[in-house]
Amino acid sequence: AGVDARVVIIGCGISGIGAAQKLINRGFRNVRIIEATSRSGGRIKTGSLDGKLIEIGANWIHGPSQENPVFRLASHYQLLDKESMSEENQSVDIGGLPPLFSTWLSSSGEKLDADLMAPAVEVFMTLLRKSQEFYNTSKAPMSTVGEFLKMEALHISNKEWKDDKTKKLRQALFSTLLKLECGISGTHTMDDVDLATFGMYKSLPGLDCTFPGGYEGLINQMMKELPKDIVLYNKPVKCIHWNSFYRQTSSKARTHPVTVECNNGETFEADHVIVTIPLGYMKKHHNTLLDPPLPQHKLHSIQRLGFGTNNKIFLEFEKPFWDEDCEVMFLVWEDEYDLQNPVSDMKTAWIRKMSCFTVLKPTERYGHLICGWIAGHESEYMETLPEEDILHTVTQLLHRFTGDSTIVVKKLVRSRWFHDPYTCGSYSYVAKDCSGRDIDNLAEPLPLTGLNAEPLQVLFAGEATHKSFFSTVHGALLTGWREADRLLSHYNLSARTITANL
Ligand code: 6YU
Repeated sequence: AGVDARVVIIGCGISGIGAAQKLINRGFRNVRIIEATSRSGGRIKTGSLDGKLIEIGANWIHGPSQENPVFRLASHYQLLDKESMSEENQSVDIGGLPPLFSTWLSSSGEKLDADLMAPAVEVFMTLLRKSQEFYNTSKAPMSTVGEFLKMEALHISNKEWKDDKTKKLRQALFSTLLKLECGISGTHTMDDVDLATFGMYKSLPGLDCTFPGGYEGLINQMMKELPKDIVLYNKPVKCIHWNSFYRQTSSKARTHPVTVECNNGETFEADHVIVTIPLGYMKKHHNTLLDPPLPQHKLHSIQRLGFGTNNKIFLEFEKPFWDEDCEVMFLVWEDEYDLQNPVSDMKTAWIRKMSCFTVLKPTERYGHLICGWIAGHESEYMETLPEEDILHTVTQLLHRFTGDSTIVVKKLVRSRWFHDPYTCGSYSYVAKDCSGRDIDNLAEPLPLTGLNAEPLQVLFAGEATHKSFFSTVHGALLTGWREADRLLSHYNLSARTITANL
């Protein structure tokens, strides 16, 4: 009977936890999670700076409304504030970026006039929406989002804006928004993001919201509902031996088709393994992670799909240097008007890739804290620098862009997702020349159907395996549930959602 099947879940991020929760709720008795690190949550990670909670990983519930399972869970556990729960908040449909109160700072230390910048923001946002309209049309005029945005933005700029100084400033602002978009998409450059597939990502209604008590509170609540000893921590998995019934090399008879081997030599036998390991790790270790190796088409999709880096640098101040109503400060480098990919010398110019600082609100909770966003190779380089160097460079940047050389950074904390050995980056994107087919390939269980072998030995979940919500927490959770459902229907157990009201 299915409920006695041995299931090993690799990875204790939200997708692994979600899969375990669903299987256990439907009666599975032999479920185990094997986790490489000493904690649950994976890319959901709440830290602290001077006693204030900061999100090192996921920040927002993207599209907090009834269709979003993370919103439903967070509401169920009462982890959100009143405003985020309100009907009004849930029904706002802005198709992605929340309209934040922005300040534009220039590299010559001036605050740029918001009204002067508004037409450029409008053009950029319209073009972004347009770039999502090519999905399923075969009408994409070029191969990448970056090429499309740059070409169209410069075209409109040259046609519409006559004053040379204003035009250059607005074009430089396009450069800033492209860097921001690199962070949102989790890529080095938008020239790596496929245009024809850009619209495959779906945003849900609802104004993005945060967890007042930290995103990890959600993980803690979910973990409370699982049996106490279900997770084995500090056990990096080295290799998944599958189809082992059919390739017995030793005389020891196997009773299960899959054996999971950890770095320390320990092994765990299973009927089914759900792999939730991040795509970044799979890219690096695919040749040793599975034995026999992955089929060619799965391997190619792992290699082709994108997995980039987006990092945060939190900065604390004694007193604010920004206006009280400011929610985000964008950095506009005036010499970047030609929209060439900006960085030439990584060592001296990595900081140019920082697109903006968001202000953490409310002040009563966070004090004077801001968060700088930096994506791509420059972000990966930043991770290698000592904290003092970053502090120095960021302080210089602030002095230059505000014209105020008295600003002092009190404390700094940065994330380092690229060098995290079990993540190897931040999240996935659909890279140039990839399609939804690659995500299907990634999610396809082993062995492939039609082969004469035990079915569903290795299943694949995790954010990168969701076609319309990749790169998000809700996408990840849904993939965990999806793979649990796959097992439930395999054993003819009805695949209902866990709790009636969720
Ligand atoms: C969201 C947000 N957000 C910022 C930053 C990051 C991410 N995301 P996990 O990695 O959690 O779990 C796997 C586990 O496996 C882990 O514990 C490992 O240790 C373990 N493991 C690995 N190897 C192993 C081995 N060998 N053996 C054993 N165990 C092993 N999502 O909804 N809101 O605000 C952000 C953000 C800096 C890094 C985010 C956000 C992404 C989510 O964090 C992420 O998807 C899930 O947590 C992943 O869960 P999981 O279970 O799959 O893996 C048009 C278009 C554009 C498309 N993009 C638009 C969306 C924008 C996305 N925005 C993100 C923004 C931020 C700020």
